[in-house]
Amino acid sequence: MSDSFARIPVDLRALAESFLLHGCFVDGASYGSGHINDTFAVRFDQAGTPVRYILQRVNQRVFRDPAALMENIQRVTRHVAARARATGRPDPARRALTLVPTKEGGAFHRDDRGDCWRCYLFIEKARTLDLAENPRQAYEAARAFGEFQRLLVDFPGARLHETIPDFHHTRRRFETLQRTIVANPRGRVARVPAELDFVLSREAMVDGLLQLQSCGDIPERITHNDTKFSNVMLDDPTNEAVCVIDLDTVMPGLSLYDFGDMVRSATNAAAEDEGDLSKVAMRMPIFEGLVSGYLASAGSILTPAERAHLAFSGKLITLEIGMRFLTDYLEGDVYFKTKRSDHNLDRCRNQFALVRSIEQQEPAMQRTAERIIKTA
Ligand code: ADP
Ligand code: GN1
Ligand code: MG
Repeated sequence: MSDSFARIPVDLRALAESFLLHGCFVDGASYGSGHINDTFAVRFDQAGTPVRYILQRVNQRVFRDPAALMENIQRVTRHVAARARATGRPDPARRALTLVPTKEGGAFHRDDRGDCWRCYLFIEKARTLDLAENPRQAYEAARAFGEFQRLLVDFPGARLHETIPDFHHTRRRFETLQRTIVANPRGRVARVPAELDFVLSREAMVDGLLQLQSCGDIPERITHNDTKFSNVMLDDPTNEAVCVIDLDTVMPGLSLYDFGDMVRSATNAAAEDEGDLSKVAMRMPIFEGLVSGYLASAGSILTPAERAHLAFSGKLITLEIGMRFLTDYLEGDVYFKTKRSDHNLDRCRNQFALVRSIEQQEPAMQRTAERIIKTA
């Protein structure tokens, strides 16, 4: 692996031994394009039938309490799977991630280096995409993330653990950036005057959703919190969104964090790390697809204030993620995986270009959202 956190090679065969898997191990390889965990696909032969599984090493620099995180995932996946079965959805086994237990019956395995591993059934005949290709895909992704929120409205039992405290607290993210600028740990601050200007001049925006929450207009819900387009699996033959994945950050949050991150990740005409900023643009037809899909599934649970801030949430979350890339660049690339020097800076510039594009189109986005809300 060429990413910045590549470590000593993993013995996937030995690791797979820890889980309740049947058949013979064939091979395994690094898989996917996530920025956080280390993901591998392993193949087994089960009496002549090839079967794949996902093995994932949880990033413990990011997730400090893997046991709490895995408890969340166990509870949430069981709930979503039970709902898929109860509502008679076709193909229920592919509608939710399924954890494979360890041979001792645990939800995860700790290896002798202290790394935490989990195993999922591989969702076959479906794919994730980094870039949305058409409004139909956007509709499907948003419908799936909206359905996920709706299914968790009556989630029973104790409040979920906050796997990353203040994950989308945009004010705290802004303050962290300010502290990093002052500390300047890698001496990189002088290289980014334009980016600092960009974000510091938009400070007024960062409290937008927090204020609506504190005055009670938008409620705390159970949200996914990492609704990027590549975190939903699209069925190969039909393009239908079959399953929401990457559940590490499912915890109490705001619905608009989720919608905002869909806008950020799906409407961009360019990849998140595209360096040619002339290619970056918010694509209105994709935004329309997102609003329609989200309202189709979550419309019934949303408050008027949540409906009224769909376009704003896209701008805010894009600024927030841009800020996080910038902070990580200034800190020396310690959080997100990077594949080249200045990768985080490229991502930051890209996200800020997308904020600009959203700002230019925000009135039109707002009108579009209102039109769809009226007819939904
Ligand atoms: P990260 O937190 O690093 O983003 P993800 O959980 O999103 O990790 O997984 C990375 C990629 O692995 C996904 O984008 C997807 O392509 C693939 N993946 C994850 N879980 C499954 C699964 N159960 N079945 C098939 N592919 C999966
Ligand atoms: C990370 O795990 P992944 O790659 O789906 C990050 C998100 C960012 C995203 C930017 C736990 O998502 O918050 O929006 O990168 N996940 C975490 O691409 O920090
Ligand atoms: Mg992911």
